[in-house]
Amino acid sequence: MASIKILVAGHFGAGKTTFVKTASSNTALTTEKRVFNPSERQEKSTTTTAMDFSNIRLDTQNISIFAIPGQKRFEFMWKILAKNTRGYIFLFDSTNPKRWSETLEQFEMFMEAQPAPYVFVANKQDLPEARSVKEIRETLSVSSSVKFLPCVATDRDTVLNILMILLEEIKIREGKHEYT
Ligand SMILES: Nc1nc2c(ncn2[C@@H]2O[C@H](COP(=O)(O)OP(=O)(O)O)[C@@H](O)[C@H]2O)c(=O)[nH]1
Ligand SMILES: [Mg+2]
Repeated sequence: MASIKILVAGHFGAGKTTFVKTASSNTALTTEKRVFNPSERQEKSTTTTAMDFSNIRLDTQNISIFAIPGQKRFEFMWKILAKNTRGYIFLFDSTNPKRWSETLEQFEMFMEAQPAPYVFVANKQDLPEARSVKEIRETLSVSSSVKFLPCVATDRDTVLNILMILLEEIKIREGKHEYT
């Protein structure tokens, strides 16, 4: 059975690699390298340089999940990774408002390059300084018709639930009851 390609996007440090690792119970392929830029190093010590990738089985569907490298200098990879994407997850670090606009810019780019159903995700909801989904939605003027889901990317149940919701969106949007 063919697999459904899902692409996880979002700004530097949003939790994309963590999301893919958690979805796959840590069997994902990753391409992490040490961060040398001092200001970025304050945020985290390694960064994705090509992609994250994992195949999982969810609700009788085979899913291939890819995540992009978040830094803009890896933009050349984004359109390559977007090819054949059936659904997107756009991640925001709920504790880091100054980076949120980067995810929105990616969203616009992907919708132009390879439109597909999507959900927005407010990650790191376990941290005390996390802004609520409502607050992030209002700050970014995201329409109430867009699904905006709270997430802790280290928690497998939450991650799988988000993937299920996206699969539902894909099913509705593609107008089928079975994937092929
Ligand atoms: N507390 C908390 N930390 C998280 C969560 N998701 C990711 N992180 C941490 O945030 C940092 C950046 O995550 P990473 O997955 O590398 O982000 P990426 O740049 O989007 O791939 C890492 O230190 C993760 O352990 C979360 O839901 N809660
Ligand atoms: Mg990463």
